[in-house]
Amino acid sequence: MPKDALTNVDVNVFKDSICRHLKTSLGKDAEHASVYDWRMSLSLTMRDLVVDPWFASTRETYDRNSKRVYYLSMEFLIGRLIEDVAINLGIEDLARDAMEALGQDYERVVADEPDAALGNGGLGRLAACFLDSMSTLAIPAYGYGIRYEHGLFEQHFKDGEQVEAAEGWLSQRHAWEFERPEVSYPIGFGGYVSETKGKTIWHPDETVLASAYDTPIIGWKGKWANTLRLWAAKPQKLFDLESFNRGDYLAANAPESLARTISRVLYPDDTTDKGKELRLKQEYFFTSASIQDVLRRLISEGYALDDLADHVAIQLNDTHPAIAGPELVRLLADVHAMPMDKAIETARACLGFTNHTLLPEALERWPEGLFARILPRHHRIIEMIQDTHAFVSGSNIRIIEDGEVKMGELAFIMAHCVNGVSALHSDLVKKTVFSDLNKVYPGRIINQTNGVTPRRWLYSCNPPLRNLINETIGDGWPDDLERLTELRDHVNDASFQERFRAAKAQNKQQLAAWLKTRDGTVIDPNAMFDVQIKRIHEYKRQLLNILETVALWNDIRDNPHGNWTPRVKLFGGKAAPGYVMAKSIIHLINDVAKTINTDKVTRDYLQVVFPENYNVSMAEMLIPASDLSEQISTAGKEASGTGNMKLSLNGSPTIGTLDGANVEIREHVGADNFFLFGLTAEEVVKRRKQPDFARKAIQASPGLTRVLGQIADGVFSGGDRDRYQGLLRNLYDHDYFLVTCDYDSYFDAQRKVDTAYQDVEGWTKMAALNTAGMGWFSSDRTILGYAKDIWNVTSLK
Ligand code: 26Q
Repeated sequence: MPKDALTNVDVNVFKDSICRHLKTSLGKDAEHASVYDWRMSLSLTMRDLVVDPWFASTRETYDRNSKRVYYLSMEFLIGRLIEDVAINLGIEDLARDAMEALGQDYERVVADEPDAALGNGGLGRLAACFLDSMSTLAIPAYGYGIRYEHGLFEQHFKDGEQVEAAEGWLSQRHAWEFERPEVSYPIGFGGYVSETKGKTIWHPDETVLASAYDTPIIGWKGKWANTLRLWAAKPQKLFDLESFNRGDYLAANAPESLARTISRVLYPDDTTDKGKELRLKQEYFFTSASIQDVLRRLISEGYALDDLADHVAIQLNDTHPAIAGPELVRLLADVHAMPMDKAIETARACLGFTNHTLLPEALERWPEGLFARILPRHHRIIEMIQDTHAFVSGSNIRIIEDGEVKMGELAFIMAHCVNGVSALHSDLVKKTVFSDLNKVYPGRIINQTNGVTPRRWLYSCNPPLRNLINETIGDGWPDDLERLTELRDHVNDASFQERFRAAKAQNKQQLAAWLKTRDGTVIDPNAMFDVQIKRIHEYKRQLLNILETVALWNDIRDNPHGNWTPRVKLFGGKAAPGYVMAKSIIHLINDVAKTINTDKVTRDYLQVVFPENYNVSMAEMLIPASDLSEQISTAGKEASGTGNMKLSLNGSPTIGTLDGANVEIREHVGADNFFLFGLTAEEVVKRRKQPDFARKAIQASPGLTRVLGQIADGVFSGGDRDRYQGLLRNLYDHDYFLVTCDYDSYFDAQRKVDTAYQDVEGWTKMAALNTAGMGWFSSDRTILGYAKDIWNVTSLK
């Protein structure tokens, strides 16, 4: 297909194709077709259009001997794909028209698609944005991950408390994937290692198969498509016939259910490494399959393994695939007979490692006994890597120490380049977690500030603003986002401002209507929409937000006829199922909402809304409708944040601390267009050393003292004085995240927001300057940075 013929698909041809799929792929006639049937037929029709550019991209990569990027990630938080594919192919109107002509409600069909929620939050969504950018930039790349049967759990609230339910996106057919039964690799676990005639052989005592499923990822304007290859675990032997014939049906199915366990569920814990054996098996399972696949492709193309790094760049998305180092060494040395030292050097030349967190509890460490039992050969290879590292560098930093295998140290030592995800974070990576290794390997740590794809996070999710931007500066910005700076020339223009406001108003009305239908919640679109959406975590400080909400409620009640700025506080996010404190914070937010929302005195000024089950699709509704972006983490704790970028890009100024990418966002949008508060990362460290810092901060703040007293008295818990005892005690006695110390500063910044919002023109200008200043935060810029500084690959665009 000629490259831009995509946009010329005829609506009747498209319609016919949908009908043909309905008949021949779904086996339904139009009379009896359900929304699901229509959605599948539409998706399959769109998928058909992706196949030619996909083949052409593979061919071009091969013909030009291009180096390929392999992005290894435990998580890909994709969301829905119909709209994404439609906008990338430029067939949005066509798809809508065709469905309407077939008597189908297009929006309903689009909304029927379950989110592919194969991730927890930021790290997984970043991987999805990177896939989009690598395809848009025509960088030959594969994403490698796990085809989890169950994505991230569904969140429900029962009496204000989070309860989890299994997610089931694969209970229906997945429209976008191609099953590749012919592509499978054996993955071993356990057993022992033998040494005969200088040859080392690992004899696993358990083997499962990794079986490939490919999803094409189409880039902007349909010019290039890469592959997301997800592995499903299958048994080597499908079925134990002997047990079956004995009538032992349970035992007959045992091999199948044992193997499948490995790709059954996504770990929902982004806080603590619970040291679960299954998690280690998952990590090795998908990493080994991916590395085997990389080597097979290279060998089949006739390249020598000595030159691996000329053809292959492997990026590790955090330490979760860090076993890639030893696995690559194992395959090169044990299977392909490369000398050990050379195997280690070759592997390192291919590998890059991205660090996403400084939180000590999130750094992966495995008990050595468990590790050696499941991966005996890798255990020994890691010891050799450690010895080589000690010998070459003279350093005594160890990968295995105090009975633990430290995956951070392993990933660092086995990568030629290590990167953080924002300027501040990369600096802290050098100064804290990896300060010793940074001295041994100076220059290895670099920064690549995160970005987000403007196709999904502006063009697709925000049609009113997209149209305004197109009309103002032309339509060249989605793959050249810095062009948004051209909007700066228009921010003082009254008619532009008017239309900017109208776009925001439209999004807010749409969100209000959606909440009404979904939950029966009624919110006022004229109020300020104040949005905090992210995983629930102590360091992200949803608690600070809800404490300030209560204080504001108090102030309004004390002076009901004051000049208040009406606000709706919107929260969204899930807590890890085992994270007691995070769950308590959810409970408190819901309790406060219940009390405040029924208060007739304050109802017109303040509302708290926390819709259940925040996910990518909900983010696509909330972000365009937001007026204020809450990025209020304890300085030094949020590696980057990416929601902060999406919100600012969509014309929602930030109230935030100097943390993660907030620092760079503020520089780009201008300090006047950012509501700054709170301690800096350095001050945080100092403050923690002061005796009784929390009690002193509480004592110094009458507003906070009052709020904490109300919570303790059971004002929000129906008189139950015990419910939040743990939470309060933690604040008074530890307050590791300095909620109390930043409270007054946050409260004051919020009052500045109130005042600024009442200045309609001033606020519009500020919001527009946020959009105009965010061009640098496109994930295209991030990926070009990785391509140049880490991967040494070029765009084939
Ligand atoms: C580890 C061991 C066992 C089970 C789970 C985990 C685990 C899972 C997920 C540990 C960490 C994560 C996810 C981390 C994450 O999402 N980090 C975020 O990454 C974003 C992209 O770089 C940043 O913007 C965020 O600041 C960072 O918090």
